[in-house]
Amino acid sequence: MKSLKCFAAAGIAVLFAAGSAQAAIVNPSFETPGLAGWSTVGMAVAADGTIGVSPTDGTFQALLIAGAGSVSPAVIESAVGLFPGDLASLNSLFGLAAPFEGSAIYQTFTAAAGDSVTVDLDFLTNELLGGIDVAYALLTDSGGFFAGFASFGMSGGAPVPSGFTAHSGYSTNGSVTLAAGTYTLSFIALDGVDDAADAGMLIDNIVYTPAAPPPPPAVPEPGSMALALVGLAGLGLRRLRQRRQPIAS
Ligand SMILES: [Ca+2]
Ligand SMILES: [Ca+2]
Repeated sequence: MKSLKCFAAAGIAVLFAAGSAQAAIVNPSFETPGLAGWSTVGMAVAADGTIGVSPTDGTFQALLIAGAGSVSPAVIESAVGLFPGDLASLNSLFGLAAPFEGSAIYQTFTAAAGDSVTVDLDFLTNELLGGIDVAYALLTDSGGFFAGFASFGMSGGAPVPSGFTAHSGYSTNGSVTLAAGTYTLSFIALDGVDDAADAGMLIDNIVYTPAAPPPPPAVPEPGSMALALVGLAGLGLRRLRQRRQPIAS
């Protein structure tokens, strides 16, 4: 694993820290049918609000299920640009056992320095005790792990998404400021320990913000100086008029 910058050792970890080519995320709100622009391993579909939780943007959101049809952690690691064992290492940061299986969606893009990204996530699980399953949003570059967000809390209220007994509720995570380079953004739902109770995650409203252009130099321009002169002239005229105003009697 390259580094662990920006991972905070908390139940809900802080995402991402410091990385422009496919200079945007394709289908960032999952409104284009079939999860267009995203590669998948395991079980991933687009879902509307009929599952019990409304998308945070538009009509559709992505739903990952770590259960039937899932793949091994090794398959996910290979797909999203992690090294073998990285998911177990990430889990260990949060006191979680090595994952058993999972599902993921991911895509690769090129960033300019200063670009940033936020993601909306809702972690889903059928575990009664929690702390076994986990959902990750990760950015990996050519060196492996770059930054990420982990969620395994179950603080979300009703309604619970159909097929699950608990969830974290949607939250917006980030913002990660990128260095120039090529990244893979991945979302990974992992079943911990075994496949006895499914895990999952909802993803929506990925907001990719290009770096702001640098501010213009603060040098007075001829146009603004002319305006200043006009303003002074106007002030003088106003004073003259004030002097000439007849005094009411
Ligand atoms: Ca959406
Ligand atoms: Ca589980």
